[in-house]
Amino acid sequence: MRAGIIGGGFMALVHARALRALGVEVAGVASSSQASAVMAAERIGATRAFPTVGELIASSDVEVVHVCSPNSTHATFAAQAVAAGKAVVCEKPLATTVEDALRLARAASEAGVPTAVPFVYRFYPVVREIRARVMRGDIGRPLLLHGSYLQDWLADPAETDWRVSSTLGGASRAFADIGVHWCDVVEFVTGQRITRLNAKMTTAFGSRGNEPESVETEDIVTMMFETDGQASGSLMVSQVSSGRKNRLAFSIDGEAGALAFNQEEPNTLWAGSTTENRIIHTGSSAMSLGDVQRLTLLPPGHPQGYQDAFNAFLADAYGRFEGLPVRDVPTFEDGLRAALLTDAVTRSSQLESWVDVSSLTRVAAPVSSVQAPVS
Ligand code: SOE
Repeated sequence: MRAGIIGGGFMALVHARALRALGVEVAGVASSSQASAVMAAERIGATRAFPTVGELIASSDVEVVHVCSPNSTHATFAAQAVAAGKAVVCEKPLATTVEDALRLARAASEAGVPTAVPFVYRFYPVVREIRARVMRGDIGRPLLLHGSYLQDWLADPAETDWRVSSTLGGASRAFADIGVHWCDVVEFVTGQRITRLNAKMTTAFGSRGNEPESVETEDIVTMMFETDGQASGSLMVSQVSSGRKNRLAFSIDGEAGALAFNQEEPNTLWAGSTTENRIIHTGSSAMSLGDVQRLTLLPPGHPQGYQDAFNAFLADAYGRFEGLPVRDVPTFEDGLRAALLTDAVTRSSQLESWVDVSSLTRVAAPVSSVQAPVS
């Protein structure tokens, strides 16, 4: 299959590297203008630069469309690709509103178009190992799910980016950008769904860079939650935490032990017990077979990282696009789930109260039966 990429930023490069690793040709790139598409095509190593997004989507050279442009454009471009019958890999957020995410997920489902959303932290061997151990009952019933997703690239108020603008990035920034990754990976390893939450969104810096407009998107989210498995949870999300680069960390504390992961040190699993704590390395014989082994590329002590996880995500997504029975590829349904959680966080923060999100767990049902929450 041949790919076309919309966008030319950091994530477009990550997608292009993963496509190269897979041996997939990047047939073309489109960006906000012909000139930026030419520059992006050179950087990315794409065969050609398309003058417009419409021409890339319509091209018979492009079978899979990768949407890596600013958030506010995702829903429109992805919907155009779905209408053209193309497989779509769309960056999160799928859309900046629940309604648009729902419409898009439904359109893809009705058109029978295969989709993927890069919730790539599912593709670390250690994350799969935690999932295997939780499912096997090694730690008993999960009681407490806790952790954080912290970054510092916006800790200096002189820094800004298109993601800061609610017009380009959407009303939620920190939660929609990184909080949703944490929720996806914790729901993935536990098999549980967040049913109720109480969140507070805080904008630490009301102005950024030289921009005259005041900042409306949040830098910080604090959240308590409960799951359909009767676990309690707490999550801290921040893009202004000095020293924390991309620290997605979680701990699943169960009746009979705890398992923890930290994305900044992704090759070790921390297994806690009341008698003895253990550090287990990727590739060691203590790791499970199956998916854990399949995703392990190297012997212990040879670190795998973010790009490897992304490459594994894309390999599985393309496997699904080609009709292989690959499991656990995050799709538009998972993108919709993230939009629903973002909406719940936003409502909770506005109402300053717990919001019941139990109806959101129905995302697993056929997409056409999912109800948008009443705001
Ligand atoms: C920026 O905050 C960002 O690149 C996110 O957009 C990604 O989803 C995350 O994986 C890393 O940080």
